[in-house]
Amino acid sequence: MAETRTDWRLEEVRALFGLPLFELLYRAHGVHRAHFPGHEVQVSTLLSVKTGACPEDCAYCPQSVRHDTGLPVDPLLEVEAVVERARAARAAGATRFCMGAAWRNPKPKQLAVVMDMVRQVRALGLETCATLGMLTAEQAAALREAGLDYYNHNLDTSEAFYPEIISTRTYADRLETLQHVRDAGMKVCCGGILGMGEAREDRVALLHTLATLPAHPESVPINQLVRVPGTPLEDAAPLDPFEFIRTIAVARILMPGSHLRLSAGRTEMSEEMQALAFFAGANSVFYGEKLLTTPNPGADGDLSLFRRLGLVPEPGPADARGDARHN
Ligand code: SAM
Ligand code: DTB
Ligand code: SF4
Repeated sequence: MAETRTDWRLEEVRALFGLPLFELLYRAHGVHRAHFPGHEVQVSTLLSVKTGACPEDCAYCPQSVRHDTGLPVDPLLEVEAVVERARAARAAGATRFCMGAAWRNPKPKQLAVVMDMVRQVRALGLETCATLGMLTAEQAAALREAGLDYYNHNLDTSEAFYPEIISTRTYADRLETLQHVRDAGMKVCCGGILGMGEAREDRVALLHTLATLPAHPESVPINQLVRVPGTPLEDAAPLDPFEFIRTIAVARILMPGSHLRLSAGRTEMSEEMQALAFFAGANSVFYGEKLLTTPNPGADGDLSLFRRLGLVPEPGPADARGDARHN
């Protein structure tokens, strides 16, 4: 089995990107088989618990208050409504439930409500994940205490390209939140977005930063930009699909034990492209009709694709305990 290294050099990452595609795929798939021999795909469902009117200026995001995307603004949902959606996600076969909020950072009252959501969703036997913006060390500890398993906070791109995309918080801010999440004992979900007009060197640098964190994120979402009308990136040039696949393959080699999630953008990918992404090392998806505000392939389509490829949904904590799935 490939050793798990956090001392990758930038030149090594660049060299992996430069390999002939099939050589890269051969190596990545070998690493993948050694670490994940079961042909399993982890399935997470996303729910936007607070939508729109975000004060941040992320150029890709339909939820920024600075972009006129016509998105209706929804206040923080009631806890019971979220639990209901989590129950439905569990019944559909998801094993992790991720709650997203369009905040720069949570305020104390908001955090208390999310903590309640986390407790109740976890009581259903689901793994819990949240993405709420920046966290202080105390907030991270409180979420862990409430039973939060994963925290999603993306680096999004390279440090060099980052200022082209976001001006309202820095790369260093992001790294600090990630450290708080780690220190609190939660699992880290951290990845990025491809297709924002970044160069290959930015993809190299993003993966290098992720793979040289003190510990690899347990979960690495690789999003393809969803070009939402009204955002500054609505006309971004599409990324070559093979470059997307290369990025997954390099991520698999650099972070052999992490789950790589084929995240946003799947509605624009053919099934053949998704199959290639799974071959290259992706082993997790967002499952269900919707991401946060944009469409996602429905559960039926995904189950049929998994069946045709001989992939199986990864069992969750409830299955491990022998709990009934559908109650
Ligand atoms: N507000 C919190 C934050 O930014 O950390 C949490 C929610 S935010 C929507 C979560 C992630 O969604 C972003 O970091 C970004 O990677 C991804 N995202 C947002 N809009 C996207 C888009 N149009 N295409 C692809 N990924 C997107
Ligand atoms: C992540 O990396 N991708 C998800 C999740 N983390 C929160 C979000 C994708 C959002 C895509 C745009 C939308 O639906 O609003
Ligand atoms: Fe706000 Fe998150 Fe969207 Fe940025 S990505 S505008 S922080 S919701």
